[in-house]
Amino acid sequence: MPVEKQNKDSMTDRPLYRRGREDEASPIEKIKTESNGLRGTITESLQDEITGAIREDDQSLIKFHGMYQQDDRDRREERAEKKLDRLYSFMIRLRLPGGLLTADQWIAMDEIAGENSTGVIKITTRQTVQLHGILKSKIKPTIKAFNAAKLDSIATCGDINRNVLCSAHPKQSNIHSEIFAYADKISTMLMPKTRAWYEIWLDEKKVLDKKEEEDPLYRESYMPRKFKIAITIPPNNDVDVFGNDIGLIAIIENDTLKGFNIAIGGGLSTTHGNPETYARLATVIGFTDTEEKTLKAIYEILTVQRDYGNRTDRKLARLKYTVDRLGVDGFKQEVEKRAGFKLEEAKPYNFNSRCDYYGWYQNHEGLWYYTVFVENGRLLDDENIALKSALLAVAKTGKAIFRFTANQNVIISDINEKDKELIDQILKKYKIIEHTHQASPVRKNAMACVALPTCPLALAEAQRYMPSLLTKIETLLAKYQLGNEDIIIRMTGCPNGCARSYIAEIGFVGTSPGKYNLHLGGDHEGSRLNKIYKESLEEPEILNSLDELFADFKKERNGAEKFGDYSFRKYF
Ligand code: SRM
Ligand code: SF4
Repeated sequence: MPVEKQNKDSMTDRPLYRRGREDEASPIEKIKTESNGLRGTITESLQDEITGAIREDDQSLIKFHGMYQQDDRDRREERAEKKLDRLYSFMIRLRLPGGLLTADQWIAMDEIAGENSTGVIKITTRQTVQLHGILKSKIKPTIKAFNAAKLDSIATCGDINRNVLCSAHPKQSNIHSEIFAYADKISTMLMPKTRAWYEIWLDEKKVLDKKEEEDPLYRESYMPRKFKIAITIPPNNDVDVFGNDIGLIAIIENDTLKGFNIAIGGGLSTTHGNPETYARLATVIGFTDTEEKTLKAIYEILTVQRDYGNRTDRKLARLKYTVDRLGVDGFKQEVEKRAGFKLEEAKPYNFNSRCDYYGWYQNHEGLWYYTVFVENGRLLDDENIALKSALLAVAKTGKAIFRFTANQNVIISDINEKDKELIDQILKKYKIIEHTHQASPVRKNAMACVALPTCPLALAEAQRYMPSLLTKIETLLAKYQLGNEDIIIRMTGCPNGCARSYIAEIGFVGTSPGKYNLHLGGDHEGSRLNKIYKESLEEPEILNSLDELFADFKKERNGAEKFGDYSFRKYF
């Protein structure tokens, strides 16, 4: 009997409504199953010239194709007064496992951004890029241009496995490339089988034999909710591995990859006022020693979540809730049963940082790398710095590739010794070295999510506000001679946690315009959640609180104790 049809859950003996019966399924479930392989009526929606929007059901489906319908929230009021429709446009997100782009792809991306979007290239917290402000009529040309550059946006949004992360910097390990390759392998294994993306956006011939697209993993209803995977190379947890549905921790001995510790059930979003929702860090459940076993375990973790995840309440549908409902051991046993082998005991590992390595570094093969500081991942030319032009000039030399980091920065990568001087000159000419060097430690460690004006869920500003707030925080830190502290500060415009504010040492979570919950107590390595210290503060209250906190920290810290550890010890 299919699990959805039983009255009781055979594994937990709990009533099934917790994970959803068919008659109680959320409306998105019906949209997915009736979508004809994620096609819906997207083609018809695109042809409708009366509106810049697409049909409601198709808005859910295009997410699986890597795009979101949005509108300019700054202009809602003005347009409503004029009785005009909202100013609709689309955001497109690329699939870049591990965040890698060639020089030619960079040039193509720059051109496409200039022609079809706002022009700003936004590096996300999941090692990829988004373009905003793409009009409906420009979606197809944009996707076609990306495809010509061998880039796609498949499965970067929606209830499916998203962009797979991997520790970005090749200096992190002598076998970085071997581990890095897993990001691509996992991404490929978990791609949907439907050809809808190719048909709709590239005009590929229609698939007539539906058997060709049968999808044993996703079937017709895909995952209950989004699914995220990251790989990290200790001791630097630069991808925030525990914030993912599945986290892989590479275990290396004597420059040999022994395998991966597997962690499950990370997820950060909460909903204000809904006590059933919570942020959760992933739990390590075991170790796999071969590629075959690692991939099989990952695959079966997805099938267990596919079959047992909550399809009734999308607020409770992420893997973290399934893991807690079934119990970590119950979930693990089901994975082992399906995989046909037992996970080995997890191996010891150690994290001591979560940072990007700014500036010039060389790896074991003698290749050079320059990590550029990109505040909140916004690549553009402004009155202070011409970041976009500088990186385009670097790409045009053809002497480097590019790697995005999960901290919203970019590494100019894989530069031969003989070409380093040329790249260095370009970086100096555009003042990139000065810009990266001069940013304070807190600024270089900070992240903010997109929020207004494009994010429909934003309750408060984030990336547009964070830079000015940081200037004031820098002044406070200087007052207590704490300017060299690399405190991790993150801000999100709502409790969804897109800039991973719940694992920051200081987290700001938007509650309403101009107001933020102040969270304290995350650690430097990303292995402890922070907690709410004060609720719904406006800027003067934030600064007063931080003034007092920094004064006490200066007096009371134990030796080189980090701010997050200090505040956790003192307040929670
Ligand atoms: Fe996110 C929804 C932006 C990383 C948790 N996120 C959104 C949307 C698409 C709003 C929407 O649903 O319409 C935002 C689009 C804003 C815009 O205008 O561009 C958005 N999320 C982002 C990005 C761009 C933030 C950034 O500034 O970098 C990140 C894109 C990542 C990527 O390339 O795939 C981004 N989002 C995250 C992360 C961090 C991570 O994955 O490491 C989280 C928390 C981790 C997690 O998933 O638990 C995150 N985003 C969410 C959620 C809450 C999901 C949940 O479990 O309830 C939503 C809302 C939803 O899905 O309903 C959301
Ligand atoms: Fe939007 Fe909230 Fe995510 Fe920020 S955290 S991008 S406001 S959904």
